[in-house]
Amino acid sequence: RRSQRATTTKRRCPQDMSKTVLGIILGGGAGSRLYPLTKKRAKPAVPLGANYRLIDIPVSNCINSNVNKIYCLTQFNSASLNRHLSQAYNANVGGYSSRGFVEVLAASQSPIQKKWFQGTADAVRQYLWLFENSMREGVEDFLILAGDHLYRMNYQDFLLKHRKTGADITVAALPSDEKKATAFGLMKIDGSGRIVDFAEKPTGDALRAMRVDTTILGLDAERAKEEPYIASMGIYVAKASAIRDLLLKHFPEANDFGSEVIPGAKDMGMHIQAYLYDGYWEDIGTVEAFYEANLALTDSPTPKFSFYDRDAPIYTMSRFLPPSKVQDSEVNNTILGDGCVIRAGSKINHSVIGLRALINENCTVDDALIMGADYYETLEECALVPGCLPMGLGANTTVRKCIIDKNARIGSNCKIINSANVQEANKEEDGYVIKDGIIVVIKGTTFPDGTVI
Ligand code: ADQ
Ligand code: ADP
Repeated sequence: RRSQRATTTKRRCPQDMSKTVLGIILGGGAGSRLYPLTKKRAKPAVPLGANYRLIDIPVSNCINSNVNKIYCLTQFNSASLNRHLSQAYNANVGGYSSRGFVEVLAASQSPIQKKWFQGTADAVRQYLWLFENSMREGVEDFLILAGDHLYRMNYQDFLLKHRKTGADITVAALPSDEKKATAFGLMKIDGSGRIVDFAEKPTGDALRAMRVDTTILGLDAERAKEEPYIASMGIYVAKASAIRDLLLKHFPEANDFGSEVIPGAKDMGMHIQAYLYDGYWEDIGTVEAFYEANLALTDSPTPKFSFYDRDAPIYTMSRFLPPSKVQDSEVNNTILGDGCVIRAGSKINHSVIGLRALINENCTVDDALIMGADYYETLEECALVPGCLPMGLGANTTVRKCIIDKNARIGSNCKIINSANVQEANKEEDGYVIKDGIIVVIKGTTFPDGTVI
């Protein structure tokens, strides 16, 4: 009987995050900053780190923190996102006893719902009716996460501190230098960590007015001088009832958390607390940040972010692909996804090569992100393509400083090297875009033999 009582107590324990917390991942708005990677898929489905997708980061962090009721809000529903989430996670988190799930909620038209989500707060508001069901089943707090961040965080401590301080909303925060600060929500806090001032992406004098002495966060004097701002990570834990009141009663017209709901709640006198996170964290929502963060995974000996950590692995879909195969080639500081084939005579340096990528003889690949392919092609399938150009890189091709999205067919003797050093260009009809000097080859593009960019 004792063990039965113990189980009952455990089930009712409010600190059991699996029952009392609902994870809400903001999976992306119009997706313009990561365009054209978001041209044919929802942002959370964008491939990352050779084997993964963006959504794997927040979902894995949730699972490792014992949060296993998870919704992902996206602008549109892509088949790849649904397939990925159901194959990667639902069998594991959705057991009968745990009642866990990972589900996509897409903006869709209905009598009570407008067409698109107008912003982060609007996205949550439009599905509040569903989240209220979870509240009836015992959910007390919402853990609101972004879909385009690279970091490893145990939310358990974040949630516990939030509950301990009794805050209505707790905002995860980190120190920032001035250059980065202007892209973030900035805050000032009192001695107890309560937010007393909040400004969303201020510039000029308004930016400098948000400078603080960050030694109060425990930074040493030198670092505090370099990083004199406290930035919001755009990650919040909030009492479910507070979010409901804010979105329906106090700010029914507000579209965004960062610019409207958080500062509004503070001005109303709600208790908004800061939670300091001091590890690696990167917003990878722009092409440049996404590219840099992927390449940083190849840093040796220890990259700032590693996909493997015994205590907190990053999960993804199991694909049962064969190991990658490298023939007589030179591969340095490179991450190779599953199922790749690198043919003889190639030189690959400082690159991320995604799953099922095929790199033919004598290719040169530098500072590139090659996402690979969604499937292995049969000879019959390849024969349908003019010249039977296979997916991957043809022989003697050179690519440098570029992102090559999945299923691209790059012919032989091509040079994708941005020879004219163009910073911005939209050549969508030719199958590519240049952003911040990085060539992004659109998914499924075919470049005939000898193409030079
Ligand atoms: P931003 O990242 O600029 O700033 P925002 O564009 O609102 O804020 O995006 C936040 C997250 O929500 C992103 O993951 C985004 O993809 C997603 N998102 C945006 N619009 C959405 C929509 N309509 N539907 C679903 N998801 C959507 C925020 C905060 C700042 C903070 C930074 C940290 O506002 O205060 O400093 O994050 O990166
Ligand atoms: P993305 O990563 O760009 O979001 P998707 O996952 O939506 O891509 O699309 C790729 C899917 O297409 C793969 O998961 C794969 O199952 C499927 N696929 C399999 N075989 C073929 C084929 N012969 N032609 C096209 N698609 C295929």
